[in-house]
Amino acid sequence: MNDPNTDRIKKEAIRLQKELTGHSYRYHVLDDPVISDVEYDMMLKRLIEIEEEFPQFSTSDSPTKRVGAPPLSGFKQAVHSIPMLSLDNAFNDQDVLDFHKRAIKNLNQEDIIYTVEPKLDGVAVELKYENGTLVQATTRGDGVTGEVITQNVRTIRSVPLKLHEGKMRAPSLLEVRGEIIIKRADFDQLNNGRLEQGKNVFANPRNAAAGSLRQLDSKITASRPLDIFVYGTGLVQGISFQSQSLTLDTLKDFGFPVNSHIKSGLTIDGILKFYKELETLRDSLAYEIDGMVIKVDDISLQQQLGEKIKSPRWAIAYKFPAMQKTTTIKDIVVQVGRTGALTPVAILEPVNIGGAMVSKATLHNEDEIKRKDIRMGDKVLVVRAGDVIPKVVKIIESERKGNEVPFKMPVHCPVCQSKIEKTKLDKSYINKCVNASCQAQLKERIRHFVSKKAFDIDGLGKKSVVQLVDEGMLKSFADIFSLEKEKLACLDRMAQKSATNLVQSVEESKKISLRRFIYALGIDHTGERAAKLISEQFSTLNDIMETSEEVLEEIKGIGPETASAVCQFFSNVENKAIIENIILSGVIITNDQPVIAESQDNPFNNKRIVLTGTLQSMPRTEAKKQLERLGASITPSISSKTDFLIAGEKAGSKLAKAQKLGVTILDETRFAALLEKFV
Ligand code: D41
Repeated sequence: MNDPNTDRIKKEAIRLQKELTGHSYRYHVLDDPVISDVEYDMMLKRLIEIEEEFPQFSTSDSPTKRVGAPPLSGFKQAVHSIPMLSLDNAFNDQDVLDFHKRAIKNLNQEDIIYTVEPKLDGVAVELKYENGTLVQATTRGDGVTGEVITQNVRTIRSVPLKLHEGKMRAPSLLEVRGEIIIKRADFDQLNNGRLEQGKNVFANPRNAAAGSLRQLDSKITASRPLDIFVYGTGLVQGISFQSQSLTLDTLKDFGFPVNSHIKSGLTIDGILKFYKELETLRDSLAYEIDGMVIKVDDISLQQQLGEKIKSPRWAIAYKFPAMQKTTTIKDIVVQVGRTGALTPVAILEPVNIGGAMVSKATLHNEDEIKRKDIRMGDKVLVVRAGDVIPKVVKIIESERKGNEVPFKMPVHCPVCQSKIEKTKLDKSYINKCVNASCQAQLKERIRHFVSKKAFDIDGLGKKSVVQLVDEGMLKSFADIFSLEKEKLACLDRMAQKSATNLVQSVEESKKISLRRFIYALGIDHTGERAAKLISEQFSTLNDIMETSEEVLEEIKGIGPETASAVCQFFSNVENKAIIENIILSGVIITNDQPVIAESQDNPFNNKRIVLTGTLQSMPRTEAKKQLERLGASITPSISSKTDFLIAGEKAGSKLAKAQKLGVTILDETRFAALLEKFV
């Protein structure tokens, strides 16, 4: 049995398990990997080989267990050692003040200190660790009994299979509670993939997370981008906690992801202020939150306050306004976009969603309406997220009466009556009005042309554009630059003053940068970013007009669709004439961004660079800007893929890591010397 060869393999297995666990934690929890994905995969492959040949070395907390286990026939139930309570809701400041007053009264104490956490919109779970090892994971269920989903939870990379014992020994028992979520970007990617495979999409990240955890085959769960944040404990033995904030610190030390926007030490005033801050942050977070959870920090005070049947008296959820509401579709109309694409739009019974009145929602295209079986008269669920156009998620089937009217795509353009053509775009079809002089398209193209990120002409809003096109005063882009004050002032709703202002801002817009100009043209697949990337590689508009698809495709960040669309646009005779007329009407295109990235002695082009420490000669943001101008990408953490570390004064752990990995290190003097040639 004590074969030296087997011993050696056992040691290798243990080493690989340990190292892979560490790298996985760095990647998924700390967001700071130190090895490349390829290196990780190679180590994992080796460990899988070993464990297949020597199953006795395959421990329950081995990183190989993340890939899933044989399917189950059903989920077992488990009773929670301590019931998982729910939270009372507050909907306004007064509700929170009332909660605070009750706590003051019950505790007979004025100053209460709170910890406040973003309320993640996910699936609540409990993870049980015995002597540091994950032995069971359960859903919250009804709070008393949940379903055992251990195999599924083991596949979640940010869940430690073993507690980290760096700062503290693992207690004999630790039940940890948290919320399993899917980040917005991962959710979009997941749904796009499903759409391509003809599967139905998830309505929101929470449904996707719940659906992924409900799989009997944990291999499916392993393929889903699940994440976790933990917020508390259940039953614990061999350790005790004094406060919510110290609990969270300890959980972090044990290797759990704890949300970075949690704030401790707040008074009641601080809470109300933080609510507003969190509300403004809400749309920019990587994951969805639906409010914040306010908790009395001191655990002995929590115990004094105690709990009601279903919820504690020491915590409350202060909800944000819902971003989803149901309403009725009054009508479905068709809008003609800048490129002629027809977009069906639902006209809704107006409804307040998260503080904004919504009366329209996009239905994307005909396929989407068919897939979701959306009809006029349907009761529907509408979401509004950030500043994007609201969209219809699904119909409420139970509200169907039978008199709803299916939508038919018109065969003629609703504006110019030309025939509609179906064209393939990616994997679906779009309906297009191919009449280039369609008034609806012209209006949209002009609106884009004068918008903030393009020519930025004040006083030429949607209504004015429509009016000027309808009056025949704008037939093409060039007409904008010969608008006359006297003629404008004769129009309805246009006062002398507004006419003067408009002419003034048209005049000011005539000097424009190459990138804004390219963007303004509204070429397919050419947004702000593509316009910037292209204009950085050429000195003049003419150079771009004469270039080839191959040259464009070589630009980092420019894909084949954009390259082809740009070339097609500029080879079109009518477009050439349009551009000539714009220039003739006095527009001056500037490009003060000389081509330097490609220059021979630029050592930074296409390099991955990390900045650390304090630079004396310039702020870090400036260094970043300069490097990006030279074609470098700045990354937050060092890996074996990093080309340079630029180390200022007081460089810390990143410097050490770079040395270990053999990454080239530039001190400030050398960096400044290299940079000098290009300023
Ligand atoms: O982020 C959350 N969703 C969250 C949920 C949180 N940060 N803290 C929570 N705290 C509790 C108590 C105070 C009862 C321990 C919770 C929840 N409960 C909770 N999640 C689901 C039901 C209740």
